[in-house]
Amino acid sequence: MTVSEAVEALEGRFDAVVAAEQRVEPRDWMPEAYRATLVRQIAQHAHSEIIGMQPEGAWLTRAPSLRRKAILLAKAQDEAGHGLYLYAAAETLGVDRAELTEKLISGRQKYSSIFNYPTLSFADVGVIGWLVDGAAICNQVPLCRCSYGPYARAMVRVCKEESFHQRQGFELLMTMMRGTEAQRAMVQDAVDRWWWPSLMMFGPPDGDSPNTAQSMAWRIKRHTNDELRQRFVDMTVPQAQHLGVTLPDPELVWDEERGSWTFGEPDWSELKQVIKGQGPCNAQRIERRRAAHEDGAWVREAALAHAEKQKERNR
Ligand code: FAQ
Repeated sequence: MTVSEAVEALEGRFDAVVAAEQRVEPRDWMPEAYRATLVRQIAQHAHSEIIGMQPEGAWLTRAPSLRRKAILLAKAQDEAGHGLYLYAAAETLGVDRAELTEKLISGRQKYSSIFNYPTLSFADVGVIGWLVDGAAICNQVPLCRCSYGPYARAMVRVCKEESFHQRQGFELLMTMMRGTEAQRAMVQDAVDRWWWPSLMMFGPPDGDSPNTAQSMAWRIKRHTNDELRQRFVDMTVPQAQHLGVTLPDPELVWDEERGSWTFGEPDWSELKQVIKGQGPCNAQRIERRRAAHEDGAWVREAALAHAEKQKERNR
């Protein structure tokens, strides 16, 4: 068998596994571009969970009650856990977590645009749970069926926890909506600021999404960006009505024929700017992450020294 025949046979086996809805596992042969796409997406996803602790984390010391503080702390801890599972899933593809962190803080890898917006009031904590975790669930439930085994399995637990996060956000907002006029105004203001950025979390429109076609063919992504965005809008509008808030989109109308909500066009130039690093909080988020990484250097050194000692002892 020649080398090109051998590669063809490997490609044939890989395509058959994907087509049969079976899982590709770390030790299986895979096309280099498939591996690179997974590293890109899983690393971005992991970075988003870690950077995503910052906007809500800003309210940990100012939560209005012990109960709200405990809930918020548990949520932030879940997000750290999600980041760790995802870095571990990326490592099964032959990359190192330290290398991924270095790429994040040097701006060579991305994280979700949504975490570059400021949290101005405690209502933002509720709206992040309701809209941001709600969007994350819409996007991530289909990833439980992703063709790459370690990523798909990590998503199962992540989605269960995101579901709890979404409900806590909704419950917080319901409580505020039953409160004073000023509290209701805080909720509406937070919804006005977070609605459009939440729609942008699903990525650019399908016509401008260079990665979707190939990722769908490999069954990494199971739906296009626009399909998931529509699903999110359809899920969220009745919840907004139940809460008693107005979504800031004058073009939002029910389309009887499609059985779906028609909505306005997000400002795609804003998404491009935020992804390029020019959102309201990009510099601050990366600076904070870099400082935390540097502050943690002694922990990594101590852990390595401890592991070395253990190895010595076992010898
Ligand atoms: N922000 O061709 P596509 C969470 C980039 S976790 C920044 O459509 P793709 C939990 C994209 O990377 C939230 N960049 O790309 C939580 C690509 O650039 P590249 C994160 C974006 O990969 C909640 C370029 O634009 N979730 O919220 C964004 O097929 C609350 C062209 O785009 C995930 O990562 C964006 N919004 O589709 C934590 C889920 N959109 O890489 C704390 C997994 C696009 O070629 C509090 N990821 N770009 O240089 C995905 O599903 C996909 O990667 C998409 C993008 C849908 C995000």
